[in-house]
Amino acid sequence: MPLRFLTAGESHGPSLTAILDGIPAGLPLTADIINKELARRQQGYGSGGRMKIEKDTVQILGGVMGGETTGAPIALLVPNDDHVKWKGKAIEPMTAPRPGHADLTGAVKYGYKDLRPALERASARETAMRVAAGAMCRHFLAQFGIVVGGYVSSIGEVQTDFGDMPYAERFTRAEESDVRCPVETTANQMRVEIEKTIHGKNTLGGVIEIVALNVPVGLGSFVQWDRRLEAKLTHAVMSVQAIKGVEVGDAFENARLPGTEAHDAMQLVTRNSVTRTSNRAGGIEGGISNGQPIVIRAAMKPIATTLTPQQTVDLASGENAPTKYERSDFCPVPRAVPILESMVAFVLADALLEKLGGDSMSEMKPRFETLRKATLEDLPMDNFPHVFWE
Ligand code: EPS
Repeated sequence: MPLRFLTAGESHGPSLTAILDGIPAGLPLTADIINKELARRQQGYGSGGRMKIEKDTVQILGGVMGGETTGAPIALLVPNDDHVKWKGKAIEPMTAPRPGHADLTGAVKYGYKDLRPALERASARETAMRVAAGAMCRHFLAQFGIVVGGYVSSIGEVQTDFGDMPYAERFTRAEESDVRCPVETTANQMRVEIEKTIHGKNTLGGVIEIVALNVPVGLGSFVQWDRRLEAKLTHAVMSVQAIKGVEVGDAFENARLPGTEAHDAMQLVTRNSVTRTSNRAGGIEGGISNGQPIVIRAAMKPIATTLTPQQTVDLASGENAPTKYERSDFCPVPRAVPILESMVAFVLADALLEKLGGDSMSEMKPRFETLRKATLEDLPMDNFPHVFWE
């Protein structure tokens, strides 16, 4: 059975909820594990006023007994502290759709008579529950030594040169930075760009890298389009609000290179393991994890809601009109890092469950240890001709 999660709730409704179905029994789980990730999502230079209102904390309402998962669906709730300011209030009509948000498309699709119901559900507020569900997936993966981390690669025109900084160090340094950039000098430049954006009453996007370490060979499959691991990962990452582009490994750079420069040569370093001289494939070949770090790069658009009015149409008056400001972020790129990590953790947790079976941790751990590796001893060739279709 695949791992599934659903979220529900609106940005200014009473609360957000989620159900994560498919986590095996026997995983130790406390609210603190989830709250730590929710707190990460709230931190980031360039965030808006909402983050000063909310102290996102989770209530676990099902699926955990005695501090352990039972294999039953896990139900979560995060209250919206801001709700009390909206409950029972007459809110002025919202009739001028913001370019780049869900206002117009949502109203056409659902026949709304006011644009606000689109905003309420399409809002990035919903990502709090993706992080809550993802926190459990990350914790599950950690039981097998699999680590998912992330950091900001660029904000606006400011690009980071990571040099040969190891991924684990990038993760640690990113968490010490309020823009989640591991290189301090670049982080300072990013902060200046965000300050300019705030003063310019504008918004700013950027690029985020998510990396999964210690993923075993063999997750995902080429046998069907929807089982290819990179397809699942990019689908999940693209589904996050304001993400408009994703690549696995050095995909767009490789598209400009000849094949002999674009692939990861294999070599035997020790008698045993097949290693690689590079990781341009981003840890996935033929729809299957190849044991290298899985590297995903996501482009986040500068979000739609700007303090500076933009050209739109007031659907009530039928006149061209300027947009009206709805509280928002200026640069949510740093805050998107834990959100994208959560989506990657969810997909990898599902892929591991597909590989190992998923009733209980006690059954899965021994199976994990027996997984075949890219080694000569795990890949004995019979080395004679085959007549495959006789
Ligand atoms: C967000 C909550 C929202 C926005 C923002 C992020 O809260 P509010 O609408 O009450 O300010 O601040 O959402 C967006 C940027 C967006 O475009 O939807 C959150 O919890 O992360």
